[in-house]
Order: sequence, then C-alpha cells, then structure tokens
Amino acid sequence: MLKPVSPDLDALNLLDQRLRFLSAWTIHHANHVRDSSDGLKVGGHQASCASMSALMTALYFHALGPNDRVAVKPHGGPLLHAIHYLLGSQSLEQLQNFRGFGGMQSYPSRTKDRIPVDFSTGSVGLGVAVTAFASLVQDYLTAHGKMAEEDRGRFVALIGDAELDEGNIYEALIEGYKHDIRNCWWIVDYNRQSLDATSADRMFERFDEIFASCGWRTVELRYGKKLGAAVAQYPALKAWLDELPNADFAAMSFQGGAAWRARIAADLGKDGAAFLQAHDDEALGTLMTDLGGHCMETLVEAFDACQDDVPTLFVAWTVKGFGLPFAGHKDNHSGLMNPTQAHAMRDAMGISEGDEWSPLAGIGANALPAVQALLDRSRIQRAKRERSFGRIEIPHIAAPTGDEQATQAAFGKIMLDLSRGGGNLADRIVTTSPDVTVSTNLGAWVNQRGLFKRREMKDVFAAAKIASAQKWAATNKGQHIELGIAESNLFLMLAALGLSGDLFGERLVPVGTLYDPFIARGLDSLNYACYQDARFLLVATPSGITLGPEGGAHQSINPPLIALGQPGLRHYEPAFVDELAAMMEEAFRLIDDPAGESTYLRLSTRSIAQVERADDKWKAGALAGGYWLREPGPNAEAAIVAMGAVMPEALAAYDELSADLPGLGLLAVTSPDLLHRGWSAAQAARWQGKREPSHVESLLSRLAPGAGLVTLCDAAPASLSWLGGVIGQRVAPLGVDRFGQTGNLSDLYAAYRLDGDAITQAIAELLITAS
Ligand SMILES: Cc1ncc(C[n+]2csc(CCOP(=O)(O)OP(=O)(O)O)c2C)c(N)n1
Ligand SMILES: [Mg+2]
Repeated sequence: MLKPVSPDLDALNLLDQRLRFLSAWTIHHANHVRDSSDGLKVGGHQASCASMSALMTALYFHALGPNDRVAVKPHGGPLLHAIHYLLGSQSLEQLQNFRGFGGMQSYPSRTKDRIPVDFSTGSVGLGVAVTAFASLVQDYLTAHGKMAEEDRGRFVALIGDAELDEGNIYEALIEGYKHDIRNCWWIVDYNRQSLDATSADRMFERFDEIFASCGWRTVELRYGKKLGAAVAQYPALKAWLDELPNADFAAMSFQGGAAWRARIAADLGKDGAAFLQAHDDEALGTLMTDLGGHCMETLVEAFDACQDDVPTLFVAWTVKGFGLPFAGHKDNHSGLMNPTQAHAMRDAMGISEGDEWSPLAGIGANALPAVQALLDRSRIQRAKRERSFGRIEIPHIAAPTGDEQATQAAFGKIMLDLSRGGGNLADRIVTTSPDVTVSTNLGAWVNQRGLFKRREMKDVFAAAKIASAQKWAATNKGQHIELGIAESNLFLMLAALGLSGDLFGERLVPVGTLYDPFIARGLDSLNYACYQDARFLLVATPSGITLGPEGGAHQSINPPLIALGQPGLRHYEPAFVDELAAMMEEAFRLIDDPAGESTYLRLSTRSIAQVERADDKWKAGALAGGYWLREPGPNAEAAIVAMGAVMPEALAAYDELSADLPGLGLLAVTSPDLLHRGWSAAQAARWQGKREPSHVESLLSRLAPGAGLVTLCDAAPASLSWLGGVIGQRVAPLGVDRFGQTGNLSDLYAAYRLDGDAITQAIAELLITAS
C-alpha cells in the first residue's frame, strides 16, 4: 500500500465543495437546461451525491492509490464523473450528456462509461459484495504467481446506509470471513435516509456488531472535529444527541439553526443554555451538521489510520443533501433543485453565470495553486484499464468415450482430462461451487487441482487414512474455491473471477457449478455479472424432471427461459457428450474473446445412448443452436424438435413414426437462445437491406411452410414453442408447465407428456388439423 501523504485540508475542502456543486449542476443541467425533446423526466440524485462529496474527495485526492478499485454507490455516480472531469479524464460533453444517449450513465458502468469504472453498480448491495470477492481474486492471483506484490491494491465500496439492508451483503460477509479476506474498505454514507424514509433507529450500532463479529474493524465517524469538540465540552448535549432519533435529526438539519435552538432549549433547558449562547443560529445550524462524513480532517485521519490490510467498515455519519436546500428533508432522494435554487447555490459559491463548468470555478486565485496541486498529485487511475484477451491456448477437447453417457458425468471427465493434460488453459481455470462440488461432478478435478486457501489446510480425513473419494487438502496453489450454500455468492465470485483480466490484467477461466433450479436464487447477481461483461462458464446440473426420484423441489423448469432473456449469457443444452465437449471448447474460447460472452450449460444426470456420427458436419450447427439429427425429406410436412436429455424419446418416436411419415425430420436444438438471437438479428439486418437468413430460418425452411413441429424439452415448453413464429409453422409444444414430483422416468415422462405417446399424439393432431 502507498504511504499516506500529509493532507492539505483547506484545498481538500475546496475540492469537496466544487465536486458537490459539479455533481448537482450536472444533474441540474440534464433536467433543467438541456433541451428535452420527449418531455421525459431525466432525474438524478443530487442529495445522494451531496452527502458523500467529502468522503469521495478524501478518498480520491488523498487516500486512494493507483491499484485501488472502487465500487461507488449507484446514486453517487455523478460525483465520480465530476472527479474525473477535474482530473482531465472526463469530457464536458459527457457531463452535459448525463443520462442522454451515449452520455455518462445514471449509475457507474464499467462497460459503457468512458471513465475508469472498476465495478458497475445499480442494483444496491451487489457492488458492495463484489469487492470482497475481487479481493479474494487478488489473493488468488498473488498466490499463483500471476500478480506482483506492488500491483496489489485495496477494494473500496462506497455504500448507502439503506443498502445495508440487502441480504447479499451478509452472505458475502460470511463467505469473506471464511476465506479470510483482507484489503477491503466498506465505507457507509450513513445519512440515515433511504428512498422512502429515514432509517430505523434500532439499527444504530447493530451494523458495527455484525461486522465486528465477522472479523472486521469498525470505525465510527460520528462527529466532525467541531461538533466533536462541542459534545466533549457539553456532556448534556452529547447525551441528548446520542438519543436523538434519526427523523428528528434529519428534520432539524432541514429546518436549520433556529429549529435546533428551539429544540435544544426545550429538551435540555438550562443544561443547554451555555452551549446555545455561544452560537448564533447560523453557526448552530452549521455546527450541528458537522458530522464525521463531512469533516475532511476526520476522514483523512481515519483513512490514514487504517493502512494495514484488516477489512474495515467505516460508518461515516452524514446529512443527505448536505449543503443543498433540501438537506435532511425526508423526500429528498430524487429531489431536484429548481433553477432558482441552483442559481442561488452557484452564486453562493462565487461562480459567475456561464462559468459553471470551468473546472475550478469559484475557487479564489490564492487557493488555486494548492487545489491544482491536489489534482496533480491524485494517484488514482485516470485511464480505463486495458482488458486482457487472446492469451489462452485452448486445446481440442475430446468427448469422453462410452456408449451410454450422461452430460453431467461427462463434464466431470472432461474437467479431469483437462487437469491431467495440464497446460495453459488448465492452469487458468478456477472452479467454484456453493457446496455442490461433489454432486455436480467436480470432485475429480478438485482432487487433482486442490482447494484454494490462502493458508494451508490439511485434509484431516486423508491424514487419518480414512477412505474417501474426495482428497481435499487446501493450499494457496489450489484451483477450486469452495463456497457455502449461497448462490448469490457463486455469481459474485464468478463476476470477480470473470473480471480478473479487466481488473488485474490476467484472465482467469472461471467455471462455476450449481443445481439448475437454484440459478433463480442468485439471479440478480448473475445478471450483475453479465452486465459487467464478466466472463465465465456456468454449469447447471442436474436439471429438469429427468432428475426423477429427487423430486419437484430440485427439478428445474424455467432456466432456459431465463437464459433466453439474459444478455451476455449463452445457453447450451447438449443431448450428447460430443456436443458437450464442443460446447466447452467454445465456452472457453468465448471467455477469452473480446467479442465473446459467458456460457451456461444445462446438463443432466440421465445416461443416454450416444449417437454414431458419420462426420463432423453436425458440429457447426450444434454450436450455432441446432442441427438436423435426422434430415427431413424435401418439403416435409412434420418434424420433431427436441432439446437435451429427452432426445432418446425423440429418437424413438422418430424411428416409430418415420415409416408412416416419410420425410419426417428430427431437429436437435442445442440453444434456443442462440437461435432466437440469430433470428432477431437477421430480421433487423433485413430492415437494413441484408438478406442473409438466420440459422434457424435455414433449418426450418427445409420443411414445408405449413409443416407441423412437435417441440419437446424437459423445461418450460415456451423454450421452444416460439419456433413456430419463425416461418409460421404450426407447433405442438411438449414440455413441463407444472411443478415436478418424485418418480421414475417412464412414469414422469408419461405424466408430463414427454414420452413417445405424447409425441405421436401431437404429430397426429398437427397432421389432422393441417388436412
Ligand atoms: C436492488 C435494488 N432495489 C431497489 C433499488 C432502488 N433504490 C435506489 S436507491 C434506494 C435507496 C438508497 O438509500 P441509501 O442506500 O441510503 O442511499 P442514499 O441515501 O445515499 O441515496 C433504493 C431503494 C435499487 N437501486 N436496487
Ligand atoms: Mg441513505
């Protein structure tokens, strides 16, 4: 870590004011100055910015070094842009296009903003937690010799106090404790206001206790230096303030000095008289809101005092909307200054009209050199970090051999083969799983590559020579990060691992496994990982009612639909293991390709007969979303369209029906997601005069225009039924549209209409209605 330099508090205070104004003015400009062609409210959060301008000033112009990575609370985004504007790394045009098309984003975005944004934020809680996992990735890279000591940094999250209600923060806290994470600063802008209301008083000090019990140092920055001195001098005032409800504090902050005086006089009587006499109303209003989070000296001292690697929670007390006309007002979350108020703020800051955007407007000539010196010496990254791609050698991945195989077991074998084969890809793979490592077939890989723990952990069972298939010693060279059962943490871990090339210049190849139904448990975190363009392979298994005896609580139904609507994530659902091998190879390639994405493999425990292949022609189609497993005849009137583990039923039905229905085809769909994307893209391209048909159009145009399709999948039938819309063919959708239950496969497939009888009936119905 960098040594702290001695602060220039006056200059820092001037920067704080300037940033508070610039963030407010950026929002004001977007709402009240810029032309609005559609009359839509633009919005923005002046109050949320104002409450942490001092905090961010102290960080960016004093505490942070070039290796530190920060997640800024979503509504503080304009402050981050204002900081980069002053540093010369953000343009005026971008500020003036806040929330406009192509302009700076509402909430910090790693991919869309032009300034360096280490972690996107927006869905509260996730930006906080991901920093803990990023710190774990830094430790991983260091231990694996992929990151030099001098490149290491600290992971800082700037948090709204209401954000602390998000449960995912505590899941991450627990996991972080288990993994002994360090170098994290989580800094709460404790303005005690959320969107709707003032925060619950009962939570006072509870957060500190929760964090302390997980090994965190907690630092309470309640009073600024001046208010701190006053409460030390007047114990009655301190006792009164300590008990003052959040709502009362907020209301008086809004009302100002006279209100404070009346209330203190009423509550403290003669115990408050001396204190009140010493201050006029204006001074009183200022003094009572001199909280730790607004006092530069307090902040700088606190940051300087925590230069070790102990994870630290700073609770910085603030006033929401500090310095703005609606400071402390309970409705100020989306409050916007009206033009009169914004102009008054400008005038009060000594900024002349038209000069609002001059970077250091309002700072007197005498102070300018010191402020400029602060800007010059800020040590933060000004340019976006380069992304790292294209360095991984991806070997050909061979399918495991065997006549009858399940995709889940084959996944485990492929991982084992990769491990045994060694090489660049295998060394970059990091696997992780929320307590389902064994049951998702990663055990053999872990036996080979070991668990990752910064501090060595012996396998007690192995040492005692107790027989077990799992040999789970942990060292700092291990390549599997074992997580507790919190699926949100899995996705945040994958997000952090999948950003390693972006954050640390060293791309890892993350592979995460979980049960398919529990994707929903961490869905927002998965979306968050994709939103930031983190790259990983997600292997979800087992899936569907094909899980049989395990029952309805574990049988997934809708994940293919989730995947169909999830940008940045490609869904593949193989039926055969040679498809799986090709898909894994493709997924690894996509992780390391600038234009790639993450992949979701939906696998099954069902062992099925593998198909004989005459050649490799199926492969390109399988990777593009589907291929004819049994070619249709010219202008065929019907086809079976099947996906994944129910392929044996489709093949059996094909064999039975094709004698009576010459020309019947069997289309194996490997990715509804890719087919749909290609279809949409081809249509959009057609509007621009490009006439290439999409893959799915090419596939389905082999059939007669009015042909019937029986679609079959162990998932929500809508995963495939949309195929009827491509050319206008008729569809009989078979699939699972109610909760599953225990049973053997033949009973379940019969009850849920996934069997040969259902296919035959559906085809018959289609052909009858056609005639
Ligand atoms: C997951 C999620 N739920 C709801 C919201 C909507 N929202 C945005 S900010 C906010 C309140 C934030 O209050 P706080 O964290 O205290 O921030 P500050 O007071 O600093 O604005 C809410 C509910 C969101 N962004 N993300
Ligand atoms: Mg708040």
